[in-house]
Amino acid sequence: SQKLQVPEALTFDDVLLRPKESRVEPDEADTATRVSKNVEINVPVLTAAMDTVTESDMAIAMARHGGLGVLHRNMDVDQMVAEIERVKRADELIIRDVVTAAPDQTVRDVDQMMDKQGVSGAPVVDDDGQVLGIISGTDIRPYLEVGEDDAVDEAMTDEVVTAPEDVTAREALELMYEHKIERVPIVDDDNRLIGLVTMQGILQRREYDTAARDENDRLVAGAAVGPFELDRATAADEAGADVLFIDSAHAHNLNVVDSAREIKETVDADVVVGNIGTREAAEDVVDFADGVKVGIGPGSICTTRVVTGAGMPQITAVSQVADVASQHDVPVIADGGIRYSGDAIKAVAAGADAVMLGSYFAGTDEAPGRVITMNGKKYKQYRGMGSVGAMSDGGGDRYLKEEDEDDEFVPEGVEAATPYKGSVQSELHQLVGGMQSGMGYVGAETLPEFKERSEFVRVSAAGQQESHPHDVMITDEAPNYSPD
Ligand code: RVP
Repeated sequence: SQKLQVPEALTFDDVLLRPKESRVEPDEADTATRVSKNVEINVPVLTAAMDTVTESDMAIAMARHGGLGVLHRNMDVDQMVAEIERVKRADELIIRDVVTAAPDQTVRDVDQMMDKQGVSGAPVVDDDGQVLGIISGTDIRPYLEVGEDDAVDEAMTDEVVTAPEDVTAREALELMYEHKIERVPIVDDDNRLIGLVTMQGILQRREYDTAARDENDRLVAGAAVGPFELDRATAADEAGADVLFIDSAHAHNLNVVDSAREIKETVDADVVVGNIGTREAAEDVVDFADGVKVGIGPGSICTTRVVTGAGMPQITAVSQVADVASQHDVPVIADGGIRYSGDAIKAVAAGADAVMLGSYFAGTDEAPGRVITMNGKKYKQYRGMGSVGAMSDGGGDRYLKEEDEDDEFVPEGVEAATPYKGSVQSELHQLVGGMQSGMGYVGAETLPEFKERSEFVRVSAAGQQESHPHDVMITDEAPNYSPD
């Protein structure tokens, strides 16, 4: 029958990268890439917009180490705005949320306040916001013995060194060395407090030399918005999100396409449209999307293919979409199903510019949720956004479902636990290190070169078995491999 003349679709385990002549040392392989037309990152890795994966802690950690976190949307718009602002402010040179003291407060009061807020110094400002001085632990210490009830303006240093808002990190450091101080209040022309630059802040920024930053040197932030949530999209855009991700399980639904187009016309941020999994879907969005995200059913917690019978194995999905997207200079993100660094670099070979992962990072400290212990082993919760639990908390429209009064959802995901893993930094190190080694085997120094140069071979079931450790019993766990 004609109906059974069907094309084959492949996924990660069906293929391997063909090794090629190379002089590329893995450590030197350059992993810089684009998430979308205007957003560049330094490692090609995104964390999933899921309520057990990405909130501001994760997004900050990811951007500091060169990638991008995409904030989930199972939260109010106000909350999302606060989360975006938290990421954008995390490594800002000028701290805008400054703890200040009033001149007539008692020294005891200020000491307790600084303790509670976890700061070791505070500018002293009057009712008008004018900077009168600065008070630090060193100023306070002698007063704690003899003059706890004295007013702050007795104890403070009143010859305060300030700087204007356009101060650079270097200039601020020079001021600090010259005057032997650790913080410089930033003031406007009328000496009113705008913010604070601290030595600690400057040193911390230096530590993250590969951080993904925007043109104002702030960390990059991504945020998920529902396909029909124009209000959330506008708010996230105004809060400073660099990329909005239209969060749909089937973005080739034409109502989703129409709405995504409207969102794109309304906001300044880049708009990534997803998820899609075919050439035809790519053709319908590349004229307006700043990026496309690929994945229909590959996710580790996803039951879409089982429940709906629809889906597309991920290597074929990525390469079909990339064939179209690359013609329009639209970056492609491969989302879901990545278990190992080898899968991630295979996704790039298929045509992705970056990869998005959920389960890989859900067990880290920076993911929301606490560590649970079962049978002496540590885990963290990880659930699909189409699971009953996550849909009851909002976001059912990802699956084009109306809010259900009895919460009788038809889920497309499961609720699970994933092994506890420690910090994002070490997980990301393994992931990116493995990808760079893959670039070494293919002989490509950059990701665009790798996309060009890489070739797949098809793997049989026997070959697939040969790929994994076999005929041995693993005695020590490797940091980048665990048998399923
Ligand atoms: P994985 O990395 O394999 O855990 O997959 C994560 C991806 O799975 C997400 O980025 C999202 O595209 C998809 N997902 C999230 N929830 C669900 C679901 O409930 N079906 N799927």
